[in-house]
Amino acid sequence: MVAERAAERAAVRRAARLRALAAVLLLPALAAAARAETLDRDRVALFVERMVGEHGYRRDLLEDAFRGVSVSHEVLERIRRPAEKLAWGDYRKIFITPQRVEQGVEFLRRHAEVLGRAEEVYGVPPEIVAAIIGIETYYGKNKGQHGVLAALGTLAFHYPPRAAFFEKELEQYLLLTRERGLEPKTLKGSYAGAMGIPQFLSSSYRNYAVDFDGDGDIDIWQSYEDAVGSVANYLSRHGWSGGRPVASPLRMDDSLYERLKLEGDGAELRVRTERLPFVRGAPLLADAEARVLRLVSGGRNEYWAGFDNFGVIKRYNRSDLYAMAVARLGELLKGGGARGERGEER
Ligand SMILES: [Ca+2]
Repeated sequence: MVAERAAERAAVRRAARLRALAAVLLLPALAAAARAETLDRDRVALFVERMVGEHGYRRDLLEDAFRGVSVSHEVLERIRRPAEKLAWGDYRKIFITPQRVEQGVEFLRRHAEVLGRAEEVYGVPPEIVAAIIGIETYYGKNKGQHGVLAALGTLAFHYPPRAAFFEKELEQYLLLTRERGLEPKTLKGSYAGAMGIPQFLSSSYRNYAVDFDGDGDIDIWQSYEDAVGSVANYLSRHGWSGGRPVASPLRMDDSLYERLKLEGDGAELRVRTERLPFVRGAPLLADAEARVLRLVSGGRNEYWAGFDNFGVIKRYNRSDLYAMAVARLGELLKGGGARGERGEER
């Protein structure tokens, strides 16, 4: 009897504990489910199947990783309206501000040693590495607040235009977290799943990030040295040519542009450098050919010659505006923060 009563009391206590636990664990989940839809179950199941087959994942662990991950409508909103759809004049106002220039000059000063070392090893000048980090994360200050698993899951399974691309990144992300011994839900990044000081996608991290402070770990999240080395290595591996120009302003009018365009094949306009009307003469070591860029600023057309290194920056982000912002910010940083010849801060 006594034993029975003891067992009964224990059972009652267990039930009470379970109810308390359920309240803690389930209520927030139920509340979240009411306002959020989880990732498409069939797509996730197919993906998990592939990861099990190709990479030897344990199915239950991977299913656990995806449990409760919601579609992010903010991510979908952001990818449909990227800043890169703006006119150059508006884009420039966001990314080239006096504050960003000032802090970039400080970044160059503070990280001079490692930036110099990166230039020696990879041939990429300090101001270009600094400009990329400045535009990506405000010199490491804004590394992104989106859960990477939810962002990549949303884009891979709920954004058909780029589903294949982001499914590959999701695969790379899971491999990355496994290699680093991290829970897939832990890392944060941009709405597109880019991470750390240089905002590398997972595939870029696994292919191009380097340990540049020699501590045996490739840490683009905390180590500025690894971040700087990784950006320089990325550009170098994509064909950066040391000492050559990136972009140079042209004194071109719309009618000359249209004429040149007629000679071209309709794709991007490439012209032999000696034929181009540079504002200050062709830059030293200019490539034989340049792309002619027409950018809209303040309702007027601006013309620029973009050299091969301009195309290399576009491997980081495929927008002309992005590459131009890196080039212009880099110029301003190199000049120690003095105003550019075209008055960037207008
Ligand atoms: Ca390191």
